[in-house]
Amino acid sequence: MKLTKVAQIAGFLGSGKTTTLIRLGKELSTNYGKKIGIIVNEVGEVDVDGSFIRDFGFEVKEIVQGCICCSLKGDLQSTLKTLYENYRPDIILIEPTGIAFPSKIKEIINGLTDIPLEKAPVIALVDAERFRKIFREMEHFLIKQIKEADIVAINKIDLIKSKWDIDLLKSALREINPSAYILSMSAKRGDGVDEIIDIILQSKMKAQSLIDDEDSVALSGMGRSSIKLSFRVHENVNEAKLKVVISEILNRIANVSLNSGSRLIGHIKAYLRCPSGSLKASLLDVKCGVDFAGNVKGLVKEGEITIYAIVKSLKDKLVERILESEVKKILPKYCFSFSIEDEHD
Ligand SMILES: Nc1nc2c(ncn2[C@@H]2O[C@H](COP(=O)(O)OP(=O)(O)OP(=O)(O)O)[C@@H](O)[C@H]2O)c(=O)[nH]1
Ligand SMILES: [Mg+2]
Repeated sequence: MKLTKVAQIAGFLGSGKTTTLIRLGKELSTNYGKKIGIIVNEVGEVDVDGSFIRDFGFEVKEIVQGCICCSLKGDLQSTLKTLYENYRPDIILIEPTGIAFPSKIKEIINGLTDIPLEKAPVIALVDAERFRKIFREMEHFLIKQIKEADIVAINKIDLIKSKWDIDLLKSALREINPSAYILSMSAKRGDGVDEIIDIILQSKMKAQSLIDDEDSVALSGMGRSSIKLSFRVHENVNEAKLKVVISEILNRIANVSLNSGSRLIGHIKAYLRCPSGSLKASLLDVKCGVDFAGNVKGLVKEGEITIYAIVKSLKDKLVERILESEVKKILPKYCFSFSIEDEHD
């Protein structure tokens, strides 16, 4: 019987999991004729990444409101089964949350005996640009994520000027996980993607894996919240104007979070959908600004925006208040009328 391959694209918040998954999915389906199924887990209530990935035509299942390595093991098992039974993919790519421990997910997948799955390698992405900063704030957490990987992929090398810096990072990672296969890549530019495809097609893995039983979400100390709203504009706006508005909202959320005592922005992201397209916006560092993917054509008069923020050392309630208050300040300034879904009192 033909086995369905499963690969986990893991890694800390903002390391480039979704970007990598879209690129791998496109290449595997176009150049290798593989049928791809995707499972995306988001610890928050909304799913920014799943909606964006679906816009590329992939079969996507979302698991939200918790982590598949902590509280939602059963959901992962049933989602894998449904995806297999209804879609029969050649390859299933899984994006866990950025604050998951991948070995537990691997254990769940490998323990599923009633569907024919091939054992699952863990590919953990490391953000070459943010590594030092994240390591300073979350050393223990990051080390665990790296130790549990079969393959460690240093992502975003397009942002690194010196090869020496990449070599230095490689040796640091090798010290943390001596038995992992380590490679460097750029999900954005495409470097190293063939190597990952090879690894997935061959199901390369380390001989032994650690299994971790800690609650990764609690251990991460990250606070998070989301907000979903529909909007209308009095005068039609184009993509450039939408980007200005979203950039201002995400930057304000980041700055207020940092001023309220957060020491690290995990990821502040937004997904905008309107009849003529969609945009995904990402902010990882206020100094680097907001990065956009996707596009919106022509003039827009209405749509929906989902915003998700996950930041270190703030309570969920405070993140929720920051999101609401910034949205309510900024949208009217640009003459957007809006209504928030399930608005809290
Ligand atoms: N320059 C550069 N940017 C990248 C690369 N890969 C991802 N990014 C950017 O990094 C940001 C985060 O990327 P995502 O793919 O959303 O990261 P993620 O790991 O899925 O994030 P979470 O799901 O929130 O944990 C986006 O702005 C991406 O465009 C890369 O290779 N180079
Ligand atoms: Mg993602």
